[in-house]
Amino acid sequence: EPTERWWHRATGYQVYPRSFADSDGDGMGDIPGIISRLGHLSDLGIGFIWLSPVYASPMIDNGYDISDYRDIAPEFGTLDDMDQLIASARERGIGIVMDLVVNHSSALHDWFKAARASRDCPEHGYYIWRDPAADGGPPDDARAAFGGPAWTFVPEVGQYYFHYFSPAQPDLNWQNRALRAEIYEMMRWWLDRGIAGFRMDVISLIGKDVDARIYEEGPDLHRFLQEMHREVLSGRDVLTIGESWSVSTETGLLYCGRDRDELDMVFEFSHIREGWHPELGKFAPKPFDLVAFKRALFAWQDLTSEDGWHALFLSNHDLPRQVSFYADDGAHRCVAAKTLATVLHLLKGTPFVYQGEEIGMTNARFERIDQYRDLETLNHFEEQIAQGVEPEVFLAGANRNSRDHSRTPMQWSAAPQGGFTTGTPWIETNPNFTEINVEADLAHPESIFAHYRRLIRLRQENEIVAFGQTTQLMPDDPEILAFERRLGGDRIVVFANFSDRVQTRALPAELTGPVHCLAWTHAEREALAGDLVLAPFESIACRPAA
Ligand code: TEU
Repeated sequence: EPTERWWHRATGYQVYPRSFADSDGDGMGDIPGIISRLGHLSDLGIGFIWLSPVYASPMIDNGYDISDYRDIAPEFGTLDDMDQLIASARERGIGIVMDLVVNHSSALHDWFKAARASRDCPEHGYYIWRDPAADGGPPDDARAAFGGPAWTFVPEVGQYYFHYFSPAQPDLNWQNRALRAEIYEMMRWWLDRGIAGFRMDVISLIGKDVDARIYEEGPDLHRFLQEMHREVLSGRDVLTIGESWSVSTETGLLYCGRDRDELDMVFEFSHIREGWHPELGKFAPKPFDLVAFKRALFAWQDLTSEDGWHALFLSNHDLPRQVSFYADDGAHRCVAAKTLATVLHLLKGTPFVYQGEEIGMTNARFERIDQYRDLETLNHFEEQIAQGVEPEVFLAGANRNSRDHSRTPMQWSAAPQGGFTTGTPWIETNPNFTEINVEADLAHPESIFAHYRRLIRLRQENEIVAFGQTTQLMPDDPEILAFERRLGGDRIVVFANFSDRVQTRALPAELTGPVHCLAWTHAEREALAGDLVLAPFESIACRPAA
């Protein structure tokens, strides 16, 4: 068993500050807004907040383009507000995990302003520059994640700089020792302010070798992460989660293995990508395949059974609303939202709740491209339309999988704009706020919120939920997700129906008999019979009665 750390039994909650709570009516959420809603989060029982970027930024990518790592964007507040958030959260036993975006900076960071003006300044070396090809074009034909080439020319220095994302997000050159020292010092500066850790944006890109065209998990990645650990993290009781779109079960333990001294856990996306079209990508709808999804999910349970630790999530600010994508946001919305939670929160790892998930918020239903705000969606629309894709076809895909679904304002009440702002929100509020909102959910005797609260508490109070070994049951079943957890003589079994039909399955004798229910969506049960009958999207979690 690992030495117990505070985050082994804690649940995280992601706040996307722009869309959480607006205190001053400018249509954009802010830090005072978050402070005013801490009661909601402490009622839920979370242990820490992962706060998406609040740093100074031109907001081309909603703050994932930082122009000053030691200041707060004025639309979100001030450093004093941030200190107050850290202190007020701390009083409620909630840590603040900040987003660390150091694969790239904003093109408006002072470093880049200097770097693009002259080759003869130290900051020039903080970014990745290459001479033009013989024909004056870019060094190679690499494409950027948000569309267009990954190289942009700067006449002042006669060179191209590399940007994995948009041209407004130049990649930092981690090969440069002085740059690394600046980043480590900035991280210590934040930790000294009392934050509880970092979620590290696209961290697996920092070891890249652009000349070899290796971007993800490049040759220097783990050397840099170990150096960062030594220079910044060692001896501090903080939580680090690395985001990686490339990590696999082959490489996972390199990041979070117990003796690696790198990170505590990674956000990995294999289960998410199962829902994307293999060739056409995220904007091409594809029916959800539960068996493939389970394979990905449980492969990581197996990987982290003896070593490492896992970060559990279905939603974040880059993904659609989970109840819409994986289940049903119509007639079965409430039970379906609870069932997704039952599954995720009873696995081994540290679960993350994305704002609004705890009341079953759904995807938007945008009809026009101008209702979208996200640069990824907008740029891919342009590119795909130019390639001859019909606008309606693209919009159908975007309505399923755009990043903006998770970015519509948090729905607090049935007041105008869901109580998010007294002004005009930066992106449209989902019109279903009149029915789906925090006040309405809490007023319901079987609220989704109460289900989440129960699950979060189960992890705190039951050794087996935190540390039990996971074994998948019925892996080939196309409608039911099932597993058991075991610790010593203790056992929990979980059954979840992912379909909108009643499902009946024969249970082996060893799973039948009297039970004590820990969580359920329909009715608490006293026994499991030889024929398990599950209503549409029903789930139950129980332990054999002693
Ligand atoms: O996302 C990582 C990333 O690779 C995304 O571009 C991802 O592929 C995309 O969102 C899937 O649709 C992180 C942040 O979470 C994201 O918000 C930022 O835009 C991105 O890094 C750049 O910082």
